[in-house]
Amino acid sequence: MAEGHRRLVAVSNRVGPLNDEGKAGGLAVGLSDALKRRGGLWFGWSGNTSSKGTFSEAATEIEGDVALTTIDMSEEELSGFYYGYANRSLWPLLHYRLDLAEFDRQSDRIYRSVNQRFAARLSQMLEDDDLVWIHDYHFFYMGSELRQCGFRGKIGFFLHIPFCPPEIFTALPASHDIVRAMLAYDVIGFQTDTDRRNFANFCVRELGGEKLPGHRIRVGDRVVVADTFPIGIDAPGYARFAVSPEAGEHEEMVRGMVGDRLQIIGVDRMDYSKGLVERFRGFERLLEEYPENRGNVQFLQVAPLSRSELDAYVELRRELEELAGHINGRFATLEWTPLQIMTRGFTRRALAGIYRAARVCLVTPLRDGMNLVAKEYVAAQDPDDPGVLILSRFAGARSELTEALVVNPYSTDDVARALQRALTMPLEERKRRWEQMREAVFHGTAAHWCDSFLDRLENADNEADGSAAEAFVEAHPS
Ligand code: ADQ
Repeated sequence: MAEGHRRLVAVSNRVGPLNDEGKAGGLAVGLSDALKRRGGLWFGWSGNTSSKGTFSEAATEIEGDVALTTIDMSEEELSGFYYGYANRSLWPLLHYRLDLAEFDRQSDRIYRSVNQRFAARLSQMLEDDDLVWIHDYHFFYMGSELRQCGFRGKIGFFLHIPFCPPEIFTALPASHDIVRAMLAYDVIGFQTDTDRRNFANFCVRELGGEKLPGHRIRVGDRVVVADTFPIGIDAPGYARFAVSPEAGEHEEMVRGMVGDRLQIIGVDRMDYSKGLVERFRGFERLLEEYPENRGNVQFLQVAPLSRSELDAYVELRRELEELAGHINGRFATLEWTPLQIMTRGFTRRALAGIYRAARVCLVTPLRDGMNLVAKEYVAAQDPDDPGVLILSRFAGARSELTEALVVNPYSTDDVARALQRALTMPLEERKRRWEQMREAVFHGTAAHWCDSFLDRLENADNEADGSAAEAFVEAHPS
């Protein structure tokens, strides 16, 4: 283990990769960097199902001072925990989509039991002074379960997706149980101040808690830190990707394909939170209202399929394909197809080249924790000829990327107007806006996110106001 630091133990649903083979996202980049510096353990699901499920033998890969340890889930656990509670109840609800959220007792039970099983397995691997960092909505109960297993060290939690207002969150039958369980964490991290405030308001209004100075919250005897830690990307690394030979090839390919036309790009998992239907309608409105763009712009939407086992996602794919067909049918000519949709994955280098070839990037989620695509697009630009970012006011990235063209993603007219403005923006303005955004992306990197969260967690004792882990366990017997 690296000197002067406690061992870091990270928990997330999917583990790794530790070495960037070109496909890692923000969570993996930030965590693997910290794990390599400190030495540590990364624990999560193997990605496989087996009959023994969470009782299966753990598999461990060692790389230097870091161990990657995973366990399986059974089919029943996967279906109730992952497809059921995490992605049918929590994901839509936390993204403000009460209309899509489904609640059932069976998946609630399985979600709790998988959290308990993961905690039981992990607790056998923990040392007293480990620093445990749990990630995302899959594991809300895990901290309190680790306390029940006897772990008394520091435990932090980071929520990668939004935390909705209490008026929405209370629709979840287990909302009180979840937030009470979260009080077992020493530090709870959110992407934006809005998410942090929503959580604090829930504690105050629903649990009779009190906001304290320094972004701390008291509920009963327990004081926790709940603060904002916006996630970033490895900006210098990403900027290097963008000038790599592989990126260059892809940039040339796209430029060759579009010729003299201007390229508009969108890159999102195919998820209803990303606002793709509304975005396609905004593009259609551009072609209607500003006909000079017909034949002169090309929109490429890269949308890898995700969670295709769930009905809402199957329905979304059908709707998008239909809408793309409608727009192309309406405007295409023999030599021009306005909109292309592509579901394949790319390496990070290839994607960086594709971003660099695009004059405009459309990032218009209806709600998004942060949105790393926005930051990647900025990092990948050519400083002499940067493109324009159009960003939803409901993406977490909006609070840092203040020089993007900010839109209301629900407004077709607003999206069309912003597209027109971006497509006609003079080079000087593009450069000026890009400089501010580049500054922000290079300042708030993945390493910065990781270090600031872990510093806060290491110092949490000094802030906790005498609310030791023992007090939590006494107040919340199993
Ligand atoms: P996501 O919802 O997955 O993440 P996002 O932050 O945009 O959203 O990250 C997507 C990542 O996947 C990006 O790094 C992007 O480059 C990559 N990607 C997308 N399409 C790809 C393709 N076809 N090929 C290769 N790579 C592709 C969740 C939250 C976000 C939050 C992140 C991190 O929903 O709000 O920003 O976690 O905390």
